[in-house]
Amino acid sequence: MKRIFSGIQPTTDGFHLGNYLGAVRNWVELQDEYDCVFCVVDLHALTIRPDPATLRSNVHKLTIALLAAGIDPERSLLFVQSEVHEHAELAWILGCVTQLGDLNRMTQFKDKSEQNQGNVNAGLYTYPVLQTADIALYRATHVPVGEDQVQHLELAREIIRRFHFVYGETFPEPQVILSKAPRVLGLDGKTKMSKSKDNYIGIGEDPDTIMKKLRSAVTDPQRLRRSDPGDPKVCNIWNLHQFFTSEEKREEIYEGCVSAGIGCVDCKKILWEGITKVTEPIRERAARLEADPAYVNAVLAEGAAKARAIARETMGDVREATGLTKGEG
Ligand code: AQP
Repeated sequence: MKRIFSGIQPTTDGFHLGNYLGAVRNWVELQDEYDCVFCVVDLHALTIRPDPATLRSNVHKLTIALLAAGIDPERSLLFVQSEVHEHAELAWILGCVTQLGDLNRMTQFKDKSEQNQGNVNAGLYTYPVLQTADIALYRATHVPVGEDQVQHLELAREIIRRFHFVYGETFPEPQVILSKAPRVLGLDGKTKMSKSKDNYIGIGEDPDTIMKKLRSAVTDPQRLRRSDPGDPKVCNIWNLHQFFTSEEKREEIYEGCVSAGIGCVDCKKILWEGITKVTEPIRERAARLEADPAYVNAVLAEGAAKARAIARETMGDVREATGLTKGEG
């Protein structure tokens, strides 16, 4: 069976609409078709040096959010990256076939270095190597991602090819499954919706908070008064309507915007209705799961045990191929 691997960082207490539309929503659908391995990638999150207690709490809450959004532990593996030590082990081995020139080309490293000027650490630089190990460890054939991760996936394929050149065929070369919403912009209307940028709507936020955030979201800058006609093509609110509003209603909004028949406030209110229709059931399920931490911990423990079994088998082949001792002790 084709196998999916995908991960999400516990850098906040859940995920945002960009993660949902660009990743998690697809994960839920892919469960019908693929053998799925989903991972809360806490080792990756260490690159921004989170407070330890906050990191631990984020892992728990992100797991709840994923379950509430529809990740089904009966059908998919869900676990925490640091609970399977082989991720770090394989990352080291793959790092030894990764070329510095390739890592130097990564735009995410450049962006994150600018964002974290006081902490440009080696983990940020070698992030794509650990990501390749995450994928290869489960011999994933497909990796669903947003546009921001495509460059890393190309490098993952290159690293795997180099490993094969030196040590022989060991892993599948993973294919990208690009999401239907590859790059959701943040409320600033300019940059990618991102946890570290405070330009996002969180999937677990209550309706009032979402409304407050939408009120200040950037629209068409030419539309200063309600009587000014707008251009939906340059408006991020219009973009978001594509995911949350029916086609019929969208036609009405489009016509209303270009003829100044509808104001931005009403347009945002319709979007708010669409967003909360998606987020409220997830928030309700999350509240129920929060009341049952034992269940959440059991899901993660079972996920980690199954993940370890796969990882150990892969590492057996990697040790054999590279000449490391068998590591059976
Ligand atoms: N704005 C986005 N539009 C579409 N897809 C997105 N993804 C993230 N942001 C968008 C996709 O979500 C998955 C998980 O992402 P992640 O949490 O591992 O890290 P990220 O891509 O670095 O997300 P953020 O929000 O930008 O986190 P921070 O700010 O903490 O670095 C990935 O598949 C990603 O493509």
